[in-house]
Amino acid sequence: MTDKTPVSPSKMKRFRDLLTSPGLSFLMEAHNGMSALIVEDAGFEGIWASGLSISTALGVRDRNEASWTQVLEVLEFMSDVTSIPILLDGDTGYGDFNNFRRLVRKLCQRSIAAVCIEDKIFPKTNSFLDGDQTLANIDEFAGKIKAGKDSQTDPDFSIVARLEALIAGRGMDEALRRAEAYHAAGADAVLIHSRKSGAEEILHFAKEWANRCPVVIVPTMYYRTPTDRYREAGISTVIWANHNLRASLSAMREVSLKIRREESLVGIEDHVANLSDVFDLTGNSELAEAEKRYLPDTRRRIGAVVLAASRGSQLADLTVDRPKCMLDVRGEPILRRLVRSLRGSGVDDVTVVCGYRHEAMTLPDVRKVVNDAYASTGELVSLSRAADRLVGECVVSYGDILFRDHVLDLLLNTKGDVVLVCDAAKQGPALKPNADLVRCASPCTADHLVHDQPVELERIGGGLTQDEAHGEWVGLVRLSARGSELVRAELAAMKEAGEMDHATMPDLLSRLLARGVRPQVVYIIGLWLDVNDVFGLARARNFL
Ligand code: SPV
Ligand code: MG
Repeated sequence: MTDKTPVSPSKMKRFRDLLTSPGLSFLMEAHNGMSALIVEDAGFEGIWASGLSISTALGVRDRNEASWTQVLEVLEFMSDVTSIPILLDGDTGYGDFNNFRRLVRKLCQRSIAAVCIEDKIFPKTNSFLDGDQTLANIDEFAGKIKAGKDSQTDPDFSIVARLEALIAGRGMDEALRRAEAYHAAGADAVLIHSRKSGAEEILHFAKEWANRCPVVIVPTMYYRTPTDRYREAGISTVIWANHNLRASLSAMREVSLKIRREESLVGIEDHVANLSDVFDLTGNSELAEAEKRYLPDTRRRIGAVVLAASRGSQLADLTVDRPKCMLDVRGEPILRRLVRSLRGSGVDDVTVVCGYRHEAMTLPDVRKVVNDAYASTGELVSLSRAADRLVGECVVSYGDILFRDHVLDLLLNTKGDVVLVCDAAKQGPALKPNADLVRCASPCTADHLVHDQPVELERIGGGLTQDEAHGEWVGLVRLSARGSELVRAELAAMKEAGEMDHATMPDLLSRLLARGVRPQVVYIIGLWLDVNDVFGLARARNFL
């Protein structure tokens, strides 16, 4: 719910102006927050909080079966979501003068602009029912009005005195006599009620009353009378008293019966408000805006930069029209699988650095950056093309690798500014000579694997012999926000020193080591592969 900010002038003042303005004003019935919103959206200048409608919407009779505090609660919903004034149908005032003055104070506290009370006996009977329409004692009712006026805490709050003399069959003179008494007691307006199908008696009243105070009418029964007749008669305000309730009743009944009959929604879908209408009505977009302003964003945001610029020279025939990362493995490109793994682990902001045949990289929802010097430069030039994406927590990955999903989860859950995944399946001479060899503080043990215990990286890349190596870097590294900063700074330094063009990721990591950064290594055994040649491609097909 979006509470309406207080308006100026106040709702009370606006209602008072509406009563006293020379033109004809209209109040439309509402009975809950939703109908109040609809009434305001329709352009009405005020709301009639109908006792009949509120009771019926609560499933009870218009006989004071709903307590006044229950009515007040409904009113609060109506008032909170609207900026136009509300005239409450206060029945007979829910008791004597004392109950009424307490009601008036509560209404003022809740910015309800006005209340209408009718001169009958508690519990009231609806004016269109053939029940007891006994009128209240005239002096007692005048005293009730006076008590209300003396209790209002806002000077512009209005009390409308509703005359039931015509309903009770007591005639025009009685209506006029009472109007006079209530006006004298302080009523700001009188409501002359009638159950006739023609407007003659209320027009007669208006003529006799001669606007000693504003006149309000409820043309529920004499609805055929042209509205201009009321203008001509100098009526202040017309209340359309119960038509939103009646509209909803017939619409809901029809929909319920149809769905019950057809056991399907097909026949009604186009005839009911769509859900975006529902969400709009209560201002969900405002909530989304407010969340941006007030809710700390605690979601972990992890970006990724995928280095995928190279052709894959050992796959010459297969990479005539596409880079290696777009090679098909069981119906989809390697890169799409890689991006899906990243997304699956919550890494949703993915940047791919392309080079060779970059136009063939057509994956949706990834940011594409092109290293057009891919043929004559190394992978760090590609990385530096996406340096502005190295902010916050970030994964850097080669574009030609596939790995089991939990490898990435392991990487993301390991603390450290720079964390590498290294495969310890093969050690020493068994390692491929072209692999990115690593040496760590200790070789992989069962402890490392069972407890996901990282070790420190000591060396990586070219200078290592196969005998010295503890494993192979798989081409996946996670940077913390600080790690990203360190990498950006190192890239800038390398560029400055003219040492970037042919440099590799292991070169970058070696430089970080030399600067005293302590990268962490999580060991895995297998669980991944890279695609460098047709054998790699065949392994990839079997890997899935
Ligand atoms: C109401 O809407 O509850 C009224 C008006 O009091 S009427 O039902 O027409 O009397
Ligand atoms: Mg009523």
